[in-house]
Amino acid sequence: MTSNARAPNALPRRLRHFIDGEFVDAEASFANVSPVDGRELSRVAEADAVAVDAAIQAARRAQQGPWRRMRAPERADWLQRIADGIEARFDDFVAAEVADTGRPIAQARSLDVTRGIANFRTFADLVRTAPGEFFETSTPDGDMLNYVTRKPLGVVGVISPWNLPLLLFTWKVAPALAMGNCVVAKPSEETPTSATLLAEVMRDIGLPPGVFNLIHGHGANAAGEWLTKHPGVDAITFTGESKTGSAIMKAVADGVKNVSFELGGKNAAVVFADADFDAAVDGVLRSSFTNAGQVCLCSERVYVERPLFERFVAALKARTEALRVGSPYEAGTTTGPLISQGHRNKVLGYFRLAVEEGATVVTGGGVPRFGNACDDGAFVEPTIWTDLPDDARCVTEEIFGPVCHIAPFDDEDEVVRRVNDSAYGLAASVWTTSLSRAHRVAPQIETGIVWVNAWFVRDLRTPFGGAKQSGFGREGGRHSMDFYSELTTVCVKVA
Ligand code: NAD
Ligand code: 6OD
Repeated sequence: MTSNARAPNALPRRLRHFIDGEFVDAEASFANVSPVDGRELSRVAEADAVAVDAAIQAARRAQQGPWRRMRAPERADWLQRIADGIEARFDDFVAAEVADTGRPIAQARSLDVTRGIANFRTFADLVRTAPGEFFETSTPDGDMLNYVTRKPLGVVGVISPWNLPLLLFTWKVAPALAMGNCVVAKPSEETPTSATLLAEVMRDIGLPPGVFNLIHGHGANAAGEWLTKHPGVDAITFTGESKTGSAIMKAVADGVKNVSFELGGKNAAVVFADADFDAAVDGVLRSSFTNAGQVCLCSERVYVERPLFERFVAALKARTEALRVGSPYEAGTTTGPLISQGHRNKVLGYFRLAVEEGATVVTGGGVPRFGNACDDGAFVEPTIWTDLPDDARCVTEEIFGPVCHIAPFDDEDEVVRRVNDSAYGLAASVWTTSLSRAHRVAPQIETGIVWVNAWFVRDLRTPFGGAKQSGFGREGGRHSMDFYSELTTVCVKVA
């Protein structure tokens, strides 16, 4: 594999907090390191407890001001201005996502930044057009008109991961603002740049100070944890690992705060013998290896009906070996690095474990060599295993890398049982040309979303979230509106 590492120079070299409408530096800082070649991209302010408190106090003050009382159409206008602001700096946001994560430029353009914009536009439209709830009741006490009002929760703490930085950050910031909340947001320490550019957009469009605040820093015993425990925060919305979700749940318990959790997964793809073979191979290639397997929706378990099994494994192997792993700055790259050396060590640990657990390594399983600066990056080879038992750790635990295990199955009930035999319940995809099978199987799968002959297609108005250890609650469309607002029923005697 060949690759030339080259990173842009135009991005900010110092990333600061954004508190009360101003960029604020800190004494302590940490390095933002490129996963492509290990070089330092920037230094990032590390929030101490004083900075976290200042951001929360700024949000509380703003929450008492006009933002809270602003009518939905006016807030929707602000969201559209934010979307316009991202659009005006589209290439800067693409450069930020590519630099921080090493993902292919085409992906950053078509998915990450495009979805960042869409998140603001979607929730602007939703709050502008949201229907109300009205009920007329006749009672012995008279005639009543009941209606429901929505109020903001107050100050919402947003904590997001590194795998789709802008997409997942804006997926929570946009509805929180749309419902009239003020926000204190902490992006992942691994990917701080696009959130900083978003703060620049907020400043440049003149968003009222304190409505959106950004703090940088780490999670446990640092900015993330202090945000969750602060009494000035009314709700926490979090995307990340299940074990972090569990820690946050304990941290918010004393304050009885609202939480919304989008957590890990061990997602399955099921290929029935009646599937469109080429579409299924193409779909599983994407669902297993997009973003180097670092999408919470990626399929790490693939079940193929036995008559197709050998042919499917051979076809997926050929397509996987044709992926071009390397620097995003080189034309033709399809697959970038993992996010960090630390994460690569975890994934390589699973590569070793799979062999110990008895896997046949169909392809991959190692580290590519480039003969250039990418050798200091966090790359691994896209990997396929077969022959592991269902209870192997590599088949049950989330790995979050470019890897899948393929197993044969013999009938529909059996595969549904095996898919559901998981601690997780985020997503699944089913490949079949049978309409009745699709409708029979999909509702039986214990996940928040099931795709049929598709993967990662999202209408932002639909509920999104996970079952079991994959999450708590749903966001998307009116489900986000429900999470980010408090409902009050008003009952008026009219006669
Ligand atoms: P992570 O849980 O390590 O970190 C996520 C965020 O939480 C970071 O900002 C981190 O600083 C912060 N954090 C860590 N410990 C904390 C604590 N004790 N208190 C408060 N904040 C804390 O997750 P990650 O490694 O950044 O992301 C990968 C994980 O996210 C994978 O498990 C993946 O499946 C999951 N994920 C889930 C979804 C979903 O929609 N269900 C989407 C994307 C990623
Ligand atoms: O599509 C979304 O809104 C969403 N939250 C996707 C999550 C992807 C996980 O990596």
